[in-house]
Amino acid sequence: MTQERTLSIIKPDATARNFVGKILAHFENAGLSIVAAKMVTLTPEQAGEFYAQHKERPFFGELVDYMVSGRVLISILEGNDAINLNRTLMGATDPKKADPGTIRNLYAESIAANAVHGSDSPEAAAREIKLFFPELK
Ligand code: 3AN
Repeated sequence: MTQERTLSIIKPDATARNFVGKILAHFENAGLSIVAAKMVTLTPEQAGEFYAQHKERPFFGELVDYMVSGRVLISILEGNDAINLNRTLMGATDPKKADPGTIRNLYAESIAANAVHGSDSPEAAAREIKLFFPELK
């Protein structure tokens, strides 16, 4: 397995309910290292650019409104097979369908407020890391 980096976002529903520490523990316990992190409130422009591929979907406006509704913890996770491993730790998009013990099963409220984001491909990881951590080489 190759050493990879992926972008993680702990979303406003999870930061509001003080689940940041618990969620980060899932990553670290699985062998992922947090190599960069920042707590921010996104602007509508940043959230819209981040979710640009969903622009045509009916829930886009709701998604952007939600992502700017509170603080988010944006981090870069590094480790073996980090992209897939993070997706496995997160669980399915819809928390009702997320496997027991996954982050979304334990901490997500709904399909819209689903606690975490994780890059879904190497291309997405590269784009998202550059978007939020342009200073990193
Ligand atoms: P994932 O985050 O698991 O990769 P995507 O890429 O299908 O899922 O969706 C991106 C984000 O859009 C989700 N994390 C969720 O916040 C939101 N979303 C997805 N489907 C819906 C839906 N049916 N209604 C509202 N929000 C949704």
